[in-house]
Amino acid sequence: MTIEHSNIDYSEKIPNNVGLAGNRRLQRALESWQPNYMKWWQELGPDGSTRFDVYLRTAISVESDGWANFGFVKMPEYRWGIFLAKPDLDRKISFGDHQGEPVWQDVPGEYRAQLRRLIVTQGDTEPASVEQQRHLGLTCPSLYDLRNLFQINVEEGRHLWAMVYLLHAYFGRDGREEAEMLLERHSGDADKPRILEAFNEQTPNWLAYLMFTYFTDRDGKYQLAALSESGFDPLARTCQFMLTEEAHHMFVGETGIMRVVQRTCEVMKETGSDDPKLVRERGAIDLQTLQKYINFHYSVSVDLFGQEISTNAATYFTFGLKGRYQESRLDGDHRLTESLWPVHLVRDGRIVLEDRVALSAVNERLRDDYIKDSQRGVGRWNQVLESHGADFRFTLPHRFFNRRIGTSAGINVTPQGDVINEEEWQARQIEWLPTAEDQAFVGSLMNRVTEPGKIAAWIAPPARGINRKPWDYEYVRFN
Ligand code: BYC
Repeated sequence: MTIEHSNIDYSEKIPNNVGLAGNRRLQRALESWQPNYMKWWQELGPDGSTRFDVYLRTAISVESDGWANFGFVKMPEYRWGIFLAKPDLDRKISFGDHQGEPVWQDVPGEYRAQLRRLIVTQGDTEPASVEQQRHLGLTCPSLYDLRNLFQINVEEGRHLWAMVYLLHAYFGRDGREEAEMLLERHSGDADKPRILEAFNEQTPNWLAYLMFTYFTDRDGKYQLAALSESGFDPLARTCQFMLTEEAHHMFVGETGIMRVVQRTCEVMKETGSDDPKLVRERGAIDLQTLQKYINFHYSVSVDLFGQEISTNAATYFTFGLKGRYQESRLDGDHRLTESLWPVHLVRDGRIVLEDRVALSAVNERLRDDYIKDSQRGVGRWNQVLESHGADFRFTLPHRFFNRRIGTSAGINVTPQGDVINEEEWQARQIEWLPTAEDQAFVGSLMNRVTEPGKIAAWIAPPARGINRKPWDYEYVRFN
Protein backbone atom coordinates (compact mmCIF):
# COMPACT_ATOMS: atom_id res chain seq x y z
CA MET A 1 0.00 0.00 0.00
CA THR A 2 1.30 3.45 -0.87
CA ILE A 3 -0.09 6.46 0.88
CA GLU A 4 0.36 9.82 -0.77
CA HIS A 5 1.58 12.79 1.17
CA SER A 6 -0.69 15.81 1.37
CA ASN A 7 -1.23 18.80 3.67
CA ILE A 8 -2.82 18.36 7.07
CA ASP A 9 -6.59 18.39 6.78
CA TYR A 10 -8.29 19.57 9.99
CA SER A 11 -11.82 19.31 8.62
CA GLU A 12 -11.58 15.54 9.00
CA LYS A 13 -12.49 13.60 12.09
CA ILE A 14 -8.86 12.47 12.31
CA PRO A 15 -6.59 15.27 11.05
CA ASN A 16 -3.88 13.78 8.85
CA ASN A 17 -1.49 14.28 5.98
CA VAL A 18 -1.60 10.67 4.83
CA GLY A 19 -4.66 10.87 2.58
CA LEU A 20 -6.86 8.97 5.00
CA ALA A 21 -10.06 10.00 3.19
CA GLY A 22 -8.86 7.99 0.20
CA ASN A 23 -8.67 4.76 2.21
CA ARG A 24 -12.11 4.05 3.67
CA ARG A 25 -11.18 0.79 5.35
CA LEU A 26 -8.27 2.26 7.22
CA GLN A 27 -10.25 5.37 8.08
CA ARG A 28 -13.06 3.26 9.54
CA ALA A 29 -10.62 1.14 11.54
CA LEU A 30 -8.95 4.22 13.04
CA GLU A 31 -12.29 5.89 13.67
CA SER A 32 -13.38 2.86 15.64
CA TRP A 33 -10.17 3.01 17.73
CA GLN A 34 -10.67 6.74 18.38
CA PRO A 35 -13.46 6.40 21.04
CA ASN A 36 -11.32 3.89 22.95
CA TYR A 37 -8.48 6.36 22.91
CA MET A 38 -10.77 9.13 24.18
CA LYS A 39 -12.06 6.87 26.93
CA TRP A 40 -8.48 6.09 27.94
CA TRP A 41 -7.59 9.82 27.92
CA GLN A 42 -10.61 10.63 30.13
CA GLU A 43 -9.75 7.85 32.59
CA LEU A 44 -5.95 7.93 32.65
CA GLY A 45 -4.99 11.23 31.02
CA PRO A 46 -4.38 14.46 32.98
CA ASP A 47 -6.46 14.38 36.13
CA GLY A 48 -9.22 16.99 36.45
CA SER A 49 -8.22 18.89 33.31
CA THR A 50 -11.55 18.66 31.51
CA ARG A 51 -12.86 22.07 30.47
CA PHE A 52 -9.51 23.85 30.96
CA ASP A 53 -8.56 26.18 28.12
CA VAL A 54 -4.85 25.62 27.53
CA TYR A 55 -2.48 27.63 25.34
CA LEU A 56 -1.20 24.76 23.19
CA ARG A 57 0.65 24.39 19.94
CA THR A 58 -0.83 22.17 17.29
CA ALA A 59 0.85 20.96 14.13
CA ILE A 60 -0.54 22.64 11.03
CA SER A 61 2.10 21.55 8.57
CA VAL A 62 5.11 19.25 8.60
CA GLU A 63 7.39 21.75 6.90
CA SER A 64 10.49 22.35 8.99
CA ASP A 65 9.65 26.04 9.31
CA GLY A 66 6.55 27.13 11.12
CA TRP A 67 4.66 23.91 11.62
CA ALA A 68 3.25 24.99 14.92
CA ASN A 69 0.11 26.99 15.55
CA PHE A 70 -0.52 28.37 19.07
CA GLY A 71 -3.95 28.96 20.54
CA PHE A 72 -6.31 28.11 23.39
CA VAL A 73 -7.66 24.58 23.21
CA LYS A 74 -10.14 22.95 25.54
CA MET A 75 -8.21 19.97 26.85
CA PRO A 76 -10.07 16.92 25.58
CA GLU A 77 -10.81 18.67 22.30
CA TYR A 78 -7.18 18.68 21.20
CA ARG A 79 -7.03 17.41 17.60
CA TRP A 80 -4.84 14.36 17.70
CA GLY A 81 -3.82 13.41 14.21
CA ILE A 82 -1.47 11.49 11.95
CA PHE A 83 1.47 13.39 10.52
CA LEU A 84 4.40 12.03 8.59
CA ALA A 85 7.41 14.05 7.50
CA LYS A 86 7.55 14.69 3.75
CA PRO A 87 8.81 11.74 1.75
CA ASP A 88 12.22 11.71 0.15
CA LEU A 89 11.38 9.89 -3.06
CA ASP A 90 14.99 8.87 -3.71
CA ARG A 91 15.77 7.64 -0.22
CA LYS A 92 17.87 4.48 -0.08
CA ILE A 93 18.43 2.13 2.83
CA SER A 94 21.70 3.27 4.37
CA PHE A 95 22.75 0.23 6.40
CA GLY A 96 22.60 -3.52 6.86
CA ASP A 97 22.09 -6.24 4.25
CA HIS A 98 19.87 -4.02 2.10
CA GLN A 99 22.21 -1.04 2.00
CA GLY A 100 21.75 0.92 -1.24
CA GLU A 101 18.31 -0.52 -2.07
CA PRO A 102 15.27 1.79 -2.26
CA VAL A 103 13.40 2.13 1.06
CA TRP A 104 10.25 0.02 1.49
CA GLN A 105 6.79 1.54 1.37
CA ASP A 106 5.34 -1.74 2.60
CA VAL A 107 6.37 -4.13 5.34
CA PRO A 108 8.66 -6.85 3.99
CA GLY A 109 6.90 -10.10 4.94
CA GLU A 110 10.01 -11.72 6.40
CA TYR A 111 10.63 -8.80 8.81
CA ARG A 112 7.03 -8.30 9.87
CA ALA A 113 7.35 -9.72 13.39
CA GLN A 114 10.45 -7.67 14.24
CA LEU A 115 9.01 -4.45 12.86
CA ARG A 116 5.75 -4.91 14.70
CA ARG A 117 7.64 -5.50 17.91
CA LEU A 118 9.67 -2.31 17.52
CA ILE A 119 6.56 -0.26 16.76
CA VAL A 120 4.63 -1.76 19.67
CA THR A 121 7.51 -1.14 22.10
CA GLN A 122 7.81 2.45 20.94
CA GLY A 123 4.03 2.96 21.02
CA ASP A 124 3.74 1.50 24.52
CA THR A 125 5.96 4.17 26.07
CA GLU A 126 3.82 7.08 24.88
CA PRO A 127 0.57 6.48 26.77
CA ALA A 128 2.65 5.10 29.65
CA SER A 129 4.25 8.50 30.22
CA VAL A 130 0.84 10.21 30.19
CA GLU A 131 -0.35 7.74 32.82
CA GLN A 132 2.75 8.33 34.92
CA GLN A 133 2.18 12.10 34.84
CA ARG A 134 -1.56 12.17 35.27
CA HIS A 135 -1.73 13.60 38.81
CA LEU A 136 0.91 16.29 38.39
CA GLY A 137 -1.50 19.00 37.24
CA LEU A 138 -2.95 19.02 40.75
CA THR A 139 0.34 20.27 42.21
CA CYS A 140 1.70 22.52 39.44
CA PRO A 141 4.25 25.16 40.52
CA SER A 142 2.93 27.74 38.02
CA LEU A 143 0.59 28.18 35.06
CA TYR A 144 3.59 28.17 32.72
CA ASP A 145 4.63 24.75 34.03
CA LEU A 146 1.08 23.44 33.92
CA ARG A 147 0.80 24.44 30.30
CA ASN A 148 4.05 22.70 29.43
CA LEU A 149 2.92 19.53 31.20
CA PHE A 150 -0.29 19.47 29.18
CA GLN A 151 1.60 20.22 25.96
CA ILE A 152 3.83 17.23 26.58
CA ASN A 153 0.86 15.04 27.47
CA VAL A 154 -1.08 15.83 24.30
CA GLU A 155 2.02 15.27 22.20
CA GLU A 156 2.71 11.90 23.82
CA GLY A 157 -0.92 11.11 23.01
CA ARG A 158 -0.23 12.05 19.40
CA HIS A 159 2.86 9.87 19.36
CA LEU A 160 0.64 6.97 20.36
CA TRP A 161 -1.58 7.86 17.39
CA ALA A 162 1.50 7.78 15.18
CA MET A 163 2.32 4.19 16.13
CA VAL A 164 -1.31 3.09 16.04
CA TYR A 165 -1.57 4.43 12.51
CA LEU A 166 1.36 2.25 11.45
CA LEU A 167 -0.13 -0.80 13.15
CA HIS A 168 -3.54 -0.28 11.52
CA ALA A 169 -2.24 0.67 8.10
CA TYR A 170 0.41 -2.00 7.68
CA PHE A 171 -0.19 -4.93 10.04
CA GLY A 172 -3.79 -6.02 9.43
CA ARG A 173 -5.70 -7.79 12.15
CA ASP A 174 -2.79 -8.37 14.52
CA GLY A 175 -1.86 -4.69 14.17
CA ARG A 176 -5.37 -3.74 15.24
CA GLU A 177 -5.12 -6.11 18.20
CA GLU A 178 -1.80 -4.60 19.22
CA ALA A 179 -3.38 -1.13 19.00
CA GLU A 180 -6.07 -2.24 21.46
CA MET A 181 -3.42 -3.66 23.78
CA LEU A 182 -1.65 -0.31 23.85
CA LEU A 183 -4.65 1.02 25.74
CA GLU A 184 -4.98 -2.06 27.95
CA ARG A 185 -1.49 -2.25 29.45
CA HIS A 186 -0.99 0.43 32.08
CA SER A 187 1.98 1.95 33.86
CA GLY A 188 2.66 0.07 37.09
CA ASP A 189 -0.24 -2.36 36.59
CA ALA A 190 0.59 -5.64 38.36
CA ASP A 191 -1.19 -7.79 35.75
CA LYS A 192 -0.67 -5.81 32.55
CA PRO A 193 2.34 -3.54 33.01
CA ARG A 194 3.97 -1.41 30.35
CA ILE A 195 6.71 -3.20 28.37
CA LEU A 196 9.83 -1.28 29.44
CA GLU A 197 10.66 -0.90 33.09
CA ALA A 198 11.19 2.86 33.27
CA PHE A 199 7.58 3.28 32.22
CA ASN A 200 6.29 1.37 35.23
CA GLU A 201 8.07 3.65 37.69
CA GLN A 202 6.08 6.37 39.36
CA THR A 203 6.45 10.06 38.57
CA PRO A 204 5.23 11.15 41.99
CA ASN A 205 6.25 14.82 41.97
CA TRP A 206 7.44 17.64 39.75
CA LEU A 207 11.11 17.06 40.42
CA ALA A 208 10.74 13.47 39.21
CA TYR A 209 8.84 14.77 36.18
CA LEU A 210 11.55 17.30 35.25
CA MET A 211 14.19 14.58 35.60
CA PHE A 212 12.03 12.24 33.50
CA THR A 213 11.66 14.79 30.71
CA TYR A 214 15.39 15.43 30.75
CA PHE A 215 16.63 11.84 30.99
CA THR A 216 13.84 9.53 29.81
CA ASP A 217 12.53 11.70 26.99
CA ARG A 218 16.13 11.82 25.82
CA ASP A 219 16.06 8.04 25.41
CA GLY A 220 13.02 8.79 23.22
CA LYS A 221 15.14 11.15 21.15
CA TYR A 222 17.81 8.51 20.50
CA GLN A 223 15.42 5.62 19.89
CA LEU A 224 13.30 7.73 17.52
CA ALA A 225 16.43 8.91 15.72
CA ALA A 226 17.55 5.28 15.27
CA LEU A 227 14.08 4.33 13.98
CA SER A 228 13.99 7.37 11.69
CA GLU A 229 16.83 5.67 9.77
CA SER A 230 14.62 2.63 9.13
CA GLY A 231 14.33 1.06 5.71
CA PHE A 232 10.57 0.93 6.36
CA ASP A 233 9.85 4.42 5.11
CA PRO A 234 6.50 5.11 6.86
CA LEU A 235 8.17 4.39 10.22
CA ALA A 236 11.15 6.58 9.35
CA ARG A 237 8.93 9.50 8.33
CA THR A 238 6.68 9.16 11.37
CA CYS A 239 9.67 9.23 13.69
CA GLN A 240 11.22 12.21 11.91
CA PHE A 241 8.15 14.27 12.66
CA MET A 242 7.89 12.99 16.24
CA LEU A 243 11.46 14.14 16.84
CA THR A 244 10.50 17.76 16.15
CA GLU A 245 8.05 17.55 19.07
CA GLU A 246 10.44 15.69 21.37
CA ALA A 247 12.87 18.63 21.49
CA HIS A 248 10.45 20.72 23.57
CA HIS A 249 10.03 17.92 26.11
CA MET A 250 13.76 17.79 26.80
CA PHE A 251 13.85 21.60 26.92
CA VAL A 252 11.24 21.46 29.70
CA GLY A 253 13.46 19.05 31.64
CA GLU A 254 16.73 20.86 31.11
CA THR A 255 15.47 24.35 31.88
CA GLY A 256 13.22 23.02 34.64
CA ILE A 257 16.14 21.50 36.57
CA MET A 258 18.14 24.65 35.88
CA ARG A 259 15.40 26.70 37.52
CA VAL A 260 15.34 24.38 40.54
CA VAL A 261 19.11 24.74 40.91
CA GLN A 262 18.81 28.51 40.50
CA ARG A 263 16.26 28.68 43.33
CA THR A 264 18.40 26.50 45.61
CA CYS A 265 21.39 28.74 44.94
CA GLU A 266 19.33 31.84 45.78
CA VAL A 267 18.29 30.30 49.09
CA MET A 268 21.88 29.31 49.87
CA LYS A 269 22.90 32.90 49.25
CA GLU A 270 20.08 34.26 51.43
CA THR A 271 21.03 32.00 54.34
CA GLY A 272 24.75 32.23 53.68
CA SER A 273 24.95 28.45 54.05
CA ASP A 274 24.85 25.35 51.91
CA ASP A 275 23.63 23.21 54.80
CA PRO A 276 20.95 20.93 53.26
CA LYS A 277 18.87 21.23 56.40
CA LEU A 278 18.70 25.02 56.15
CA VAL A 279 17.96 24.85 52.41
CA ARG A 280 15.07 22.53 53.12
CA GLU A 281 13.76 24.71 55.92
CA ARG A 282 13.51 27.56 53.42
CA GLY A 283 11.40 25.43 51.11
CA ALA A 284 14.03 24.73 48.43
CA ILE A 285 15.55 21.41 47.37
CA ASP A 286 19.08 20.75 48.61
CA LEU A 287 21.74 19.88 46.05
CA GLN A 288 22.35 16.43 47.56
CA THR A 289 18.73 15.46 46.97
CA LEU A 290 18.90 16.78 43.41
CA GLN A 291 21.97 14.60 42.82
CA LYS A 292 20.08 11.53 44.11
CA TYR A 293 17.24 12.23 41.69
CA ILE A 294 19.76 12.56 38.86
CA ASN A 295 21.26 9.20 39.87
CA PHE A 296 17.89 7.48 39.85
CA HIS A 297 16.40 8.87 36.64
CA TYR A 298 19.63 8.59 34.71
CA SER A 299 20.20 4.95 35.68
CA VAL A 300 16.63 3.93 34.91
CA SER A 301 16.89 5.65 31.51
CA VAL A 302 20.27 4.09 30.71
CA ASP A 303 18.58 0.69 31.14
CA LEU A 304 16.22 1.59 28.27
CA PHE A 305 18.98 0.95 25.72
CA GLY A 306 18.88 -2.80 26.38
CA GLN A 307 21.72 -5.31 26.69
CA GLU A 308 25.28 -4.23 25.85
CA ILE A 309 25.63 -7.23 23.56
CA SER A 310 22.32 -7.82 21.82
CA THR A 311 21.37 -10.23 19.07
CA ASN A 312 18.00 -8.48 18.78
CA ALA A 313 19.71 -5.20 18.02
CA ALA A 314 22.10 -6.88 15.56
CA THR A 315 19.12 -8.43 13.77
CA TYR A 316 17.25 -5.11 13.58
CA PHE A 317 20.36 -3.53 12.12
CA THR A 318 21.15 -6.27 9.60
CA PHE A 319 17.56 -6.29 8.36
CA GLY A 320 17.64 -2.50 7.91
CA LEU A 321 14.89 -1.84 10.47
CA LYS A 322 16.71 0.26 13.09
CA GLY A 323 19.99 2.09 12.49
CA ARG A 324 22.53 3.90 14.61
CA TYR A 325 22.16 7.55 15.60
CA GLN A 326 22.38 9.62 12.39
CA GLU A 327 23.29 6.46 10.45
CA SER A 328 22.95 8.03 7.02
CA ARG A 329 25.41 10.78 7.97
CA LEU A 330 28.08 8.46 9.41
CA ASP A 331 31.21 7.60 7.46
CA GLY A 332 32.62 4.13 7.06
CA ASP A 333 31.19 0.65 7.49
CA HIS A 334 27.37 0.51 7.41
CA ARG A 335 27.15 -3.28 7.72
CA LEU A 336 29.20 -3.47 10.91
CA THR A 337 30.45 -6.99 10.35
CA GLU A 338 34.09 -5.94 10.19
CA SER A 339 34.25 -3.08 12.72
CA LEU A 340 34.67 -3.20 16.48
CA TRP A 341 33.18 -1.10 19.26
CA PRO A 342 34.45 -0.78 22.84
CA VAL A 343 31.91 -2.14 25.31
CA HIS A 344 31.80 -1.94 29.12
CA LEU A 345 31.27 -5.38 30.60
CA VAL A 346 31.49 -6.99 34.02
CA ARG A 347 34.11 -9.77 34.15
CA ASP A 348 34.80 -11.67 37.37
CA GLY A 349 33.43 -8.86 39.46
CA ARG A 350 35.41 -6.19 37.65
CA ILE A 351 34.34 -3.61 35.09
CA VAL A 352 36.33 -3.90 31.89
CA LEU A 353 36.25 -2.22 28.48
CA GLU A 354 36.51 -4.75 25.64
CA ASP A 355 36.30 -4.42 21.88
CA ARG A 356 33.38 -6.33 20.42
CA VAL A 357 31.97 -6.79 16.93
CA ALA A 358 30.18 -3.49 16.35
CA LEU A 359 27.10 -5.23 15.00
CA SER A 360 26.40 -6.88 18.33
CA ALA A 361 27.04 -3.61 20.18
CA VAL A 362 24.62 -1.22 18.48
CA ASN A 363 22.57 -0.80 21.67
CA GLU A 364 25.72 0.17 23.52
CA ARG A 365 26.76 2.59 20.82
CA LEU A 366 23.38 4.35 21.02
CA ARG A 367 23.79 4.44 24.80
CA ASP A 368 27.22 6.05 24.36
CA ASP A 369 25.66 8.79 22.21
CA TYR A 370 22.96 9.25 24.85
CA ILE A 371 25.45 9.49 27.71
CA LYS A 372 27.45 12.18 25.91
CA ASP A 373 24.29 14.17 25.23
CA SER A 374 23.03 13.78 28.83
CA GLN A 375 26.29 15.23 30.10
CA ARG A 376 25.65 18.53 28.31
CA GLY A 377 22.67 19.51 30.48
CA VAL A 378 24.54 18.53 33.63
CA GLY A 379 27.24 20.95 32.52
CA ARG A 380 24.65 23.72 32.21
CA TRP A 381 23.27 23.00 35.69
CA ASN A 382 26.83 23.19 37.00
CA GLN A 383 27.24 26.58 35.34
CA VAL A 384 24.35 27.84 37.47
CA LEU A 385 26.18 26.57 40.56
CA GLU A 386 29.39 28.18 39.41
CA SER A 387 27.77 31.52 38.69
CA HIS A 388 26.47 31.56 42.27
CA GLY A 389 29.87 30.67 43.70
CA ALA A 390 28.73 27.26 44.96
CA ASP A 391 31.39 24.54 45.28
CA PHE A 392 29.07 21.59 44.64
CA ARG A 393 29.05 19.98 41.16
CA PHE A 394 26.51 17.52 39.75
CA THR A 395 27.80 14.38 38.06
CA LEU A 396 26.29 11.53 36.11
CA PRO A 397 26.81 8.25 37.96
CA HIS A 398 28.75 5.41 36.36
CA ARG A 399 26.81 3.71 33.55
CA PHE A 400 26.62 0.53 35.64
CA PHE A 401 25.18 2.19 38.71
CA ASN A 402 21.73 0.85 39.71
CA ARG A 403 21.20 -1.16 36.54
CA ARG A 404 18.62 -3.89 36.03
CA ILE A 405 19.32 -4.66 32.36
CA GLY A 406 22.65 -5.73 30.86
CA THR A 407 25.82 -7.34 32.24
CA SER A 408 25.79 -5.25 35.40
CA ALA A 409 22.23 -6.24 36.33
CA GLY A 410 22.32 -7.75 39.81
CA ILE A 411 25.81 -6.38 40.47
CA ASN A 412 26.23 -3.52 42.91
CA VAL A 413 28.19 -0.61 41.51
CA THR A 414 28.74 2.76 43.20
CA PRO A 415 28.15 6.02 41.30
CA GLN A 416 31.96 6.21 40.99
CA GLY A 417 32.10 2.80 39.30
CA ASP A 418 33.39 0.57 42.09
CA VAL A 419 31.90 -2.89 42.38
CA ILE A 420 30.77 -3.48 45.98
CA ASN A 421 29.08 -6.30 47.83
CA GLU A 422 25.40 -6.52 48.71
CA GLU A 423 25.95 -5.58 52.34
CA GLU A 424 27.73 -2.36 51.45
CA TRP A 425 25.10 -1.55 48.82
CA GLN A 426 22.32 -1.99 51.37
CA ALA A 427 24.13 0.22 53.84
CA ARG A 428 25.04 2.96 51.38
CA GLN A 429 22.27 3.23 48.81
CA ILE A 430 20.56 5.89 50.94
CA GLU A 431 23.51 8.15 50.06
CA TRP A 432 22.89 7.68 46.34
CA LEU A 433 19.19 7.16 45.66
CA PRO A 434 16.17 9.14 46.90
CA THR A 435 14.94 7.66 50.16
CA ALA A 436 11.31 7.55 51.31
CA GLU A 437 12.17 10.54 53.49
CA ASP A 438 13.60 12.49 50.50
CA GLN A 439 10.50 11.68 48.48
CA ALA A 440 8.27 12.79 51.35
CA PHE A 441 10.19 16.05 51.65
CA VAL A 442 9.99 16.81 47.93
CA GLY A 443 6.33 15.80 48.01
CA SER A 444 5.70 18.24 50.86
CA LEU A 445 6.80 21.15 48.62
CA MET A 446 4.32 20.33 45.91
CA ASN A 447 1.59 22.90 46.41
CA ARG A 448 -0.58 24.03 43.56
CA VAL A 449 0.10 27.55 42.30
CA THR A 450 -2.25 28.78 39.59
CA GLU A 451 -2.24 32.57 39.94
CA PRO A 452 -0.60 34.24 36.91
CA GLY A 453 2.80 35.64 37.92
CA LYS A 454 3.07 33.47 41.04
CA ILE A 455 5.41 30.51 41.40
CA ALA A 456 6.16 27.85 44.01
CA ALA A 457 9.08 28.52 46.37
CA TRP A 458 11.23 25.57 45.20
CA ILE A 459 11.67 26.69 41.59
CA ALA A 460 12.68 29.95 39.91
CA PRO A 461 10.57 31.47 37.10
CA PRO A 462 11.66 30.67 33.54
CA ALA A 463 13.84 33.14 31.65
CA ARG A 464 11.12 33.55 29.02
CA GLY A 465 7.60 32.38 28.23
CA ILE A 466 6.08 30.36 25.41
CA ASN A 467 5.79 31.74 21.88
CA ARG A 468 7.18 35.14 22.94
CA LYS A 469 4.46 35.57 25.58
CA PRO A 470 5.67 36.70 29.02
CA TRP A 471 6.23 33.88 31.52
CA ASP A 472 3.39 35.16 33.71
CA TYR A 473 0.86 35.00 30.89
CA GLU A 474 -2.40 33.21 31.73
CA TYR A 475 -1.44 30.02 29.88
CA VAL A 476 -4.28 28.01 31.39
CA ARG A 477 -7.79 29.34 31.91
CA PHE A 478 -10.00 27.40 34.27
CA ASN A 479 -13.72 27.27 33.61
N1 BYC B 1 12.86 -3.05 30.23
O1 BYC B 1 18.58 -7.83 23.33
P1 BYC B 1 17.99 -6.80 24.23
C1 BYC B 1 10.20 7.21 24.44
C2 BYC B 1 14.23 -6.87 27.05
S1 BYC B 1 11.40 6.16 25.05
C3 BYC B 1 12.29 -4.26 30.02
O2 BYC B 1 18.90 -5.75 24.69
P2 BYC B 1 16.64 -5.13 22.41
C4 BYC B 1 9.51 8.09 25.40
C5 BYC B 1 14.08 -6.91 25.54
O3 BYC B 1 12.78 -6.50 25.15
C6 BYC B 1 11.92 5.20 23.63
N2 BYC B 1 12.74 -5.16 29.13
O4 BYC B 1 16.73 -6.18 23.54
C7 BYC B 1 10.20 8.69 26.44
C8 BYC B 1 14.39 -8.33 25.23
O5 BYC B 1 13.25 -9.13 25.45
P3 BYC B 1 13.14 -10.63 24.86
C9 BYC B 1 11.14 3.91 23.45
C10 BYC B 1 13.84 -4.84 28.43
O6 BYC B 1 15.37 -5.50 21.78
C11 BYC B 1 9.53 9.47 27.36
C12 BYC B 1 15.43 -8.71 26.25
O7 BYC B 1 15.30 -7.75 27.32
N3 BYC B 1 11.45 3.30 22.20
O8 BYC B 1 9.94 7.21 23.29
O9 BYC B 1 17.83 -4.99 21.60
C13 BYC B 1 8.18 9.70 27.22
C14 BYC B 1 16.80 -8.75 25.65
O10 BYC B 1 17.31 -7.42 25.49
C15 BYC B 1 14.50 -3.62 28.58
C16 BYC B 1 12.18 2.17 22.06
O11 BYC B 1 12.60 1.57 23.01
C17 BYC B 1 13.97 -2.70 29.54
N4 BYC B 1 14.55 -1.50 29.77
O12 BYC B 1 16.60 -3.73 23.19
C18 BYC B 1 7.48 9.09 26.18
C19 BYC B 1 12.47 1.73 20.64
N5 BYC B 1 15.57 -3.61 27.75
O13 BYC B 1 13.42 -10.52 23.38
C20 BYC B 1 8.14 8.31 25.27
C21 BYC B 1 12.01 0.34 20.36
C22 BYC B 1 15.59 -4.78 27.11
O14 BYC B 1 14.14 -11.47 25.56
N6 BYC B 1 12.61 -0.65 21.21
N7 BYC B 1 14.55 -5.52 27.51
O15 BYC B 1 11.71 -11.01 25.19
C23 BYC B 1 13.83 -1.21 21.00
O16 BYC B 1 14.54 -0.84 20.11
C24 BYC B 1 14.25 -2.34 21.90
O17 BYC B 1 13.10 -3.01 22.29
C25 BYC B 1 15.05 -1.93 23.16
C26 BYC B 1 15.55 -3.22 23.84
C27 BYC B 1 16.21 -1.01 22.78
C28 BYC B 1 14.19 -1.22 24.18
